[in-house]
Parts: sequence; structure tokens; C-alpha cells
Amino acid sequence: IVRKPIIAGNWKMNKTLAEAEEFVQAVKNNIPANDVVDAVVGAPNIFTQKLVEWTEGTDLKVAAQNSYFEDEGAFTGETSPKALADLGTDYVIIGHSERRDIFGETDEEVNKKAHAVFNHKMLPIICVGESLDQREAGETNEWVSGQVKAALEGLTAEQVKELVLAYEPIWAIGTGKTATSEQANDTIKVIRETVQELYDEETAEAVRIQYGGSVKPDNIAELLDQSDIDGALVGGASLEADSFLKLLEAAD
Ligand code: G2H
Repeated sequence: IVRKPIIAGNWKMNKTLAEAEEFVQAVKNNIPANDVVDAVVGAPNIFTQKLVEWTEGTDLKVAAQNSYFEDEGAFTGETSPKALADLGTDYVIIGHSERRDIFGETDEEVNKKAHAVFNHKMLPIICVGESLDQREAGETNEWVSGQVKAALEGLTAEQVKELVLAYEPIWAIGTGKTATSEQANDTIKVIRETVQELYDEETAEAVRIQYGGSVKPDNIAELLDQSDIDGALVGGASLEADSFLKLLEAAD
């Protein structure tokens, strides 16, 4: 099976509208064809509508950085998955470690959000990953596969083949410390085995699993060379157009 690489920028809470537009104009017509690599920009949700407008007719896809699991109601400050889908959003990043750590998102909520995203015909990019303490205690595999099981609960094999998983060791996020490509690949293999256990070999071979955590133009090639790494979820190095384009070229 050949899995198409997917490179997704996660801007986190960065950029003004003008900065976002400048980035999109510089990038949108310079990305590799989407039969080679999926290129995704995860902008702050307040810019999602504009991103969809600006990228119309191009191969650049748009991700929101979070969504609530209810469609509407008394949830002050939350973003409706129904409204995101209506805007034309392609992907939603779910369960990023910053959401889990800073905003207390649980595995159960991550799972509900994944269902909500599918209900509205978008695709989730579901993040999992261990802390440094967990890695040092030798708990990585168990922890990460537990997160995967919880996140995928109740999803069909067809859905799992479509979604994206992102393995982001928390200790490598924004720290400049990257997991070695072998470390990343080893844990991603564990994730793939978990999917196989839950579903079947076909599903495990089809699901795309990204690595995330201090990915940069100069380390992406060796990460993508690994057997099981199908792309990257990139924070810091996705903020500049040049750097983002270099990441995409590496996957071309
Ligand atoms: C991990 C990653 C993007 P960075 O959070 O999701 O960020 O590439 O800055 O480590």
C-alpha cells in the first residue's frame, strides 16, 4: 500500500488576519500537486472562513485547530463542528497535547469530537503522545496505544482509513528536541499495530500517521524516509511560507 504523505501546519495561536493572508498568497499556488502530498494549513479558527475563501480552487486544504462535539447550544466560546463544516473546513485537529494539558481535554471528549467531525463530513487529525516522564518510565507504548483506543472508539474501519493520526511526543513539542526518526517510527509502528488489533490489517496499512514535534525543513526528510511515518504535523516551522513550502517539497 502506498500512503500519500500529509503535511499539516499547525499555526497554534499565531498570526493576525493580514499575516495569515500574506502566508496563504505566498503558498497557495506553489505547493506540490495533491496527488503527491496533501498540504494542510491549521489556522486559528477565527481565520478559517477566510482561509477557505483564499484557498478556493487550489490544492491547499484548511484545518481548524479544535471543534466542540455538540452542534449548537449554550456552550459559550466553543466552535461548532456544524458551522466549521458549513464554512468548507476540510480537517479538524483534535486532542492536541496543548488542548489536553492546558484546557483539560479528556480521551472521552477527543473521541466525541472525532465522531462530531465525521458526522459533518470533515476529517479529524487526532493527536496522541507521551510526556517525558512517561517515556523515561517505559510507559510510552501502553500510554499511546491507550489514547488511540479511546480516540477511535465506535469509529468504523472506513472512517479510520480516512482519518489522520499524529504522534507528538510532548517532550519534543516546541522544545527543539526532536524524537530521533527511529524513536518516532517505533512508536508510530505501535500505533499502527494498535489499529490492526482494533480493526484489521487493511485498516492499519491504510491509516496515515504523522509525526509532530520540532519538525523542520532540515529534519523532515529523514522522518519521512521511515517505514511508518506518513507526514508531519508542524508548529513553529509552518509559520513562514518559505519554510512550509520546503516541508512540502521534502514530501514531494
Ligand atoms: C507540535 C508541533 C505542531 P512544533 O505541537 O503540532 O509543534 O513543530 O512547534 O513542535
